[in-house]
Amino acid sequence: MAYNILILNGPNLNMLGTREPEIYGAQTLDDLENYCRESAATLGMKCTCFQSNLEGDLVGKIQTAAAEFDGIIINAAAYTHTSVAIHDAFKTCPLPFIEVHLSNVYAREEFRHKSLISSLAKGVLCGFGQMGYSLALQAMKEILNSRED
Ligand code: CA2
Repeated sequence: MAYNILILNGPNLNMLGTREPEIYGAQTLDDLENYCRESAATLGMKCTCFQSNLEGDLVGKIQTAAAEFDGIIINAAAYTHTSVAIHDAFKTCPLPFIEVHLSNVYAREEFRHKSLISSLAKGVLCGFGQMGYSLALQAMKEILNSRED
């Protein structure tokens, strides 16, 4: 059975393509989600994309993901740097997850250098634009293939 991956995008990523293309690229959220679905299909996987500006929506998806998905790829956007709730949700989530950022957060303001979820993630990708999502899908496939169960 093909792995089924949940891709979560956090607050303001619905604004992709409208502002700050020098930081986040010119693609819209629709473009990014199509790119993820194509990348997943190329790898023989399935993915479902979800974006929300609300912390509780993201927490809810993380809480219920294990019933339907094999892994999670998340760009928690600004909640990366602030959300104890998302950290706590991942702490009780049995699925492997990978943290992704479009921009290189370490080349930006200091408040973006701290992530409250990195310590729980299998790995973190930042600075590769939309390619980071494709790289995360490749890494997730390897992680799931090497599981022992
Ligand atoms: O680089 C990333 O992917 C971020 O997760 C994006 C977040 C930022 O708070 C993180 O520090 C790094 C912000 C997403 C906002 O996206 C916009 C896109 C276009 C126009 C306005 C906002």
